[in-house]
Amino acid sequence: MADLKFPLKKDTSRKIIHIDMDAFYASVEERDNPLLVGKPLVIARHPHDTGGRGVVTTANYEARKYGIHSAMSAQKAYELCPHATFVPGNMAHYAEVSQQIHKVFKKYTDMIEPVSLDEAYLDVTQNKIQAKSAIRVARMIQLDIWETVHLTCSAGVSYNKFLAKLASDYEKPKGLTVVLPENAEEFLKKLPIEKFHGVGKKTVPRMHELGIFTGADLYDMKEMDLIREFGKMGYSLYRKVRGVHDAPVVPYRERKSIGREHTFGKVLTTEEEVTRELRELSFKVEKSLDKHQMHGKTVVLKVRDSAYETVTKRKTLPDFISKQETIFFHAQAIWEDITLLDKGIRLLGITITNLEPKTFEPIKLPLWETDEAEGIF
Ligand code: TTP
Ligand code: MG
Repeated sequence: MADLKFPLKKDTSRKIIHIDMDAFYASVEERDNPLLVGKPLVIARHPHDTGGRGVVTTANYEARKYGIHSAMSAQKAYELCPHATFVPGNMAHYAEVSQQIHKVFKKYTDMIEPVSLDEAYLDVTQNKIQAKSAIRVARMIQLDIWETVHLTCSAGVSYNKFLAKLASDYEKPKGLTVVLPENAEEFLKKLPIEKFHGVGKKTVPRMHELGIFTGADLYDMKEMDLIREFGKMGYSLYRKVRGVHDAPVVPYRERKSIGREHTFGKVLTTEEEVTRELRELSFKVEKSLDKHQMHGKTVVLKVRDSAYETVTKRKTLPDFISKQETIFFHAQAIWEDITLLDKGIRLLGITITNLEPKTFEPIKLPLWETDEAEGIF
């Protein structure tokens, strides 16, 4: 019988680049300290200093030869390679380097969707250098990043995000892989099923039970069977393996504020309750600021009572703040200026605005600069 599969529409009009930095945190450490280069390096606190706790955030390629990888316990990494160097990560520093990389991206397009500090999608269908070839743009970005921050990355170029990401992963490090529309199905059929985005650790064994080990096996499945077995993900995989994935690149918007609010089922009627909730909110705001590596100068308190009267008051400080205690201190001070407790408090919110990214600290001089300084003094 003829293959009666429903024909899918494939949008091949876009040009998408996925950039992924090579062994990102480890490469930054090597760049800043040339003594680390060429030897196994693990980004984690040494298990001797933590009583064996802690996990590996990443490892350089030398360390990976010993089987060390992200998310492994630092203890296990130590057992695999006792002579590896362990360096605790410096997130604020990596965030700063990431920003420098984003400045490079911005020279080519504003359609940038960051995935993590070291990974982003770029839609270069239209680009600022009027290049027709996305491959050329990708190569220029790789060179530009190298010249700007002295780090290497891998690039994937294709007509959708799904393929571009697979392509950047295809030949690491320093790779540039292109998947053209006419090669997409062939490329996808060869891939092990584990490589398909969304197929996580739990799904792999279920795929294997169904005899799906590669893209080709996935391709042979009926759409209805995939949907029955895997729901929404099955629907999406049926399309992805045919090179169909229309998710747009969603550009990052700079955050203007970070905050938390809470509506109370039972209104707050005492100062103690309000203070407790302000402490709790301050804690959450600190966590959120930390996650985004931001700090800010303005504290905004929002208060609503049970009669739905809402008051928003702000206080701008001379210094940047990000710690729970400081946030709480100022929020509490604002609260003391507001007299709204009579009817009971229905909602409290704390927001920090006037945000800026934290710069890294302490500033570590690269070794060669230190040597030079010694020569001078
Ligand atoms: P990845 O891009 O997955 O890894 P990588 O850049 O170190 O190496 P590769 O050359 O294979 O791309 O992740 C980017 C950074 O994110 C990585 O340097 C450390 C961090 N990370 C974690 O903290 N935990 C994790 O489980 C993973 C996978 C990454
Ligand atoms: Mg990476």
